Amino acid sequence: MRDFDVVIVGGGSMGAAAAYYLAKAKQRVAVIDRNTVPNDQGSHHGQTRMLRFGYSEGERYVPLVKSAYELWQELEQESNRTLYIQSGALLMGEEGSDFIREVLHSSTTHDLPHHVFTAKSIMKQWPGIQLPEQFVGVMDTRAGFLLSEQCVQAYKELAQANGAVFFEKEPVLKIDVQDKHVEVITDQQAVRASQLIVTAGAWTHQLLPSAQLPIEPIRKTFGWFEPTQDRLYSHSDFPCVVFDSPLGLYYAFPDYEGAGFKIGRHDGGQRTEPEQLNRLFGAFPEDEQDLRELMNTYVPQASGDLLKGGVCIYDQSPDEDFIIDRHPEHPHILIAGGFSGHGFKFASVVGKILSELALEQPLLHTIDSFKLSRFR
Ligand code: PYC
Repeated sequence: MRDFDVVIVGGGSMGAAAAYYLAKAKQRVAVIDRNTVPNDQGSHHGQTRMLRFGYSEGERYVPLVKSAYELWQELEQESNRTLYIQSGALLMGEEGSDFIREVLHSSTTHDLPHHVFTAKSIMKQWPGIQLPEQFVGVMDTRAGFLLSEQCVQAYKELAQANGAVFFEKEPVLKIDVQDKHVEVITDQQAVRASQLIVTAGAWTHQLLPSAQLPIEPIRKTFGWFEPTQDRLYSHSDFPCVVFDSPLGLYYAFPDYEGAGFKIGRHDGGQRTEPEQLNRLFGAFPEDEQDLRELMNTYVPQASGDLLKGGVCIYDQSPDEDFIIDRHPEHPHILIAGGFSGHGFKFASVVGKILSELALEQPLLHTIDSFKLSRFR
C-alpha cells in the first residue's frame, strides 16, 4: 500500500488547486479521480467560467472573490498561461429586484469599481442586447471569465512538478476510516494517508455517506450559438452577462476564439445522480428551448445556429452556499462541496484554504458560514 500525507479524492477545480498548495508545502499528495484531470464529466468543463466581484449571492463572498482573483493571477504567472480574460460582467435585472440590490450592496460595501446603466444606455452601448425599460444593469468592470479546463490543467501540472501524484480513471470503491489515518481503495489499488480531502463534486455525498451531506446533483445544460451578426458578441466588445429575468436566471459569455456565444441557465434543471445523468444535450426539449427563449427575448442576434451543446452537473446545497468543513465524526477528513453552480471562480482560494486546514495553519478567510452545522 502506498503512503501519503494527504490523499485528495476528486481532481476537479477544487481538488487540483488543493493538491498544488499542499504539494508546494512539501506534503506527499495523491489525487484520485474516476475520470481524467481535467475532464468533461463534472462541473469544470465547457471552456469558460465567470468571475464576478459584485456578488449577487451575498456580500460575504466578496473578500473570497478578491483573494481568488489574486491567486488566479499568481497561477497565470507561475504556469505562464493565459487563464483570465477581463471582459467585464454586466449584471441585469429589474430595478429594485433582490438580485440588483444584492449586486449593488456588494459593490458599494466593498468599494468595487462598477457603473450602473439604464436599459436605454445598455442598448446603446451594446446593440446586441434588448431590454424592457424597467431593467437596469451593473457593470462589474474587473470581472471576466476564466478558461476553466486550462486552470485545472495548470494546477495539475504545477502540483505534479512539486511532487503530487495523480491517479486518473480510478473510481474509488471504498473509504476506510481509521483513528489516525484513512485508506482509500480504488478499483486498482489502496492508498493510505493521515488526512483525506474529498472534493468530488456531485459524487461527494455518495463517497461520504456518514457525513450525511445535503447535496443534490442537478443536471444543467449550456450551448454555444453562432451569432447572426458578426462581432456583436465578440469578447473584445461584449462582456459576460447575467439576466435575472422573468424567464429565469441566465448567464452568458462573449464569443471567445470563435467558439460562439455561450449561454446557460442557472436556475431549474433536473435532480439526478451522476450515474443516471443523461449527458446528451437535446435529450430534453428544454435543453435548447430555454436558451433560445432567453436569447430571442434579450440577445436576439445571438440566437443563430447551435454550434455545440453541453451537459454538466451542479452539486447543489439547500441554501446554495458552499460546504467547507471537517467531517463531523472524523476531523482528519476535510470536505469541500455544495458549490451549487457558482463555485469555480473560488477554486483557487478554496484550494488554498483546504491546504491551510490540512496543515492546521491560520486560515486566509473564515469558513464559519460554510460549516455543515448550519443544516442541523
Ligand atoms: O457563478 O458566475 C457564475 C456562473 C456562471 C455560470 C455558472 N455560474
